[in-house]
Amino acid sequence: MSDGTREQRQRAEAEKLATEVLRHGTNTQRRSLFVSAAAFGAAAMTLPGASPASAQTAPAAPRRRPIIKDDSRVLNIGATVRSGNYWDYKTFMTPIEEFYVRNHYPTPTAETRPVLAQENWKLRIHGTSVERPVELSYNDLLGMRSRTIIATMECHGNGRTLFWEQDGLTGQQVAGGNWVLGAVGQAEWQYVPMSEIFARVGIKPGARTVLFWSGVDGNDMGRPMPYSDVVAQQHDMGVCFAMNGNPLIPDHGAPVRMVVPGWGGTASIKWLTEIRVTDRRVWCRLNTRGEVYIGPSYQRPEFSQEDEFIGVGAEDIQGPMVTWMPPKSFITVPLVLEKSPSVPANYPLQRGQVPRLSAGRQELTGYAWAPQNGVRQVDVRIDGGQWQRAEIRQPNLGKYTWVRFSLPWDATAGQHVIETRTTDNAGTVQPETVPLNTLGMANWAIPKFRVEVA
Ligand SMILES: Nc1nc2c(c(=O)[nH]1)N[C@H]1C(S)=C(S)[C@@H](COP(=O)(O)O)O[C@H]1N2
Ligand SMILES: [Mo]
Repeated sequence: MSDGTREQRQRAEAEKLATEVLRHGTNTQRRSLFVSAAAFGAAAMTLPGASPASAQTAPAAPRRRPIIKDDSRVLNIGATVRSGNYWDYKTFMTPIEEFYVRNHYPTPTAETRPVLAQENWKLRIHGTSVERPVELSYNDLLGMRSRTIIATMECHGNGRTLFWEQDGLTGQQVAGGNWVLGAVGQAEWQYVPMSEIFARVGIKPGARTVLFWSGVDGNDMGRPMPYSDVVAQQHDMGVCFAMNGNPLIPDHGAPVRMVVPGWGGTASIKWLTEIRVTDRRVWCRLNTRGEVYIGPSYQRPEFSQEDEFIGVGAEDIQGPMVTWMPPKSFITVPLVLEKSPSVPANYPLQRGQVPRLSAGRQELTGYAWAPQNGVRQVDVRIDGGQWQRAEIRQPNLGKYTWVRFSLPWDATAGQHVIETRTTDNAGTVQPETVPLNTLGMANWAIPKFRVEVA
């Protein structure tokens, strides 16, 4: 690993202070302290002894932050996006504080958007294919039968970095944020399955599209899913109100979001307000030019005059939308960034800097996931040698969960390249390279980790 950089020390410092803040007081006090700490930014973290009273009398008009989550345990890659510190991941479940946040707009809260207060929130379920339209309140939703599922969530743009770092590709052809590899995490999601929703409202024959809509953070925020795909996953996906056993926090869609396990994160619309089921096909930003594969190897989907267009025209249809996320893997070492257009401010490595490991026997550890079919095996290769089968650690809870793996390594001094490769239960193997797509969606090529052993 990189030796104690300034950022890491600062992070450790901030974390210690935050823990101290959290240790004071009862649950409610803890909550108010946490909220005020978040609202006032890092400065509030330097007041570990502050009483709840003094927290409440602190300056009245805090600067609004586009992301509420504290930056001490995530990678700040842009105003409304935070990536995970994947090189530090240790746990099977990703703590909320470490979970990536991908927002197209600043996080809306009940304060800024009163429709998001639990007592005001409403979910409208309607459309030409719905027999009995309803409007559900938060309490109505909590009264319905729910399930929990442990599943990864990953942004389509995760791994975009690999296009920039891949030899022979001109990085300028790919646009988007530099997540490196951390726009993935695993949580337990509690949700009312779509099967329950469908049973409640009744679906007429001929339904083609289910449109999941927010419209709260931005007026183009929603995404259609083919009805047949929703039915195929109707027990596993649904209307989600809790993450890791707690009510959702604003950054993750409070009070209610969609969760579509295994599909790229965009399908899991946050701050959900509307589900519309229709017998037409629907086009909006996120399935035309927003989160789609655009490039010479991809075909523009066909459309017809009967389709519905929301805020876009037929000319906006540029490529197929991303659905299932492909098999992927990484070891818990920061990837060296040489050609990427940007390096996140609090990344543990400077541009071109190589992480250091100490020589001798050790375990290489990592994560692998393949949500469409589940992970069958993970292989690791050092300096282009033989692929070696890594040990998959328990728990392994099925196709939607990632697995942690490890491989013993007797590291010798010098520079090395470590590669990881997942094979899924359908026999699909991570490829050496993937064809270019200009938004850098779903790069699942074998990552190459350079390390320096001393
Ligand atoms: N309303 C709304 N829903 C949204 C988004 C958004 O910006 N607005 N971002 C999407 C994207 S691109 C991803 S990857 C996931 C990220 O979920 P998370 O921030 O809880 O990790 O939310 C999705 N749902
Ligand atoms: Mo995303």
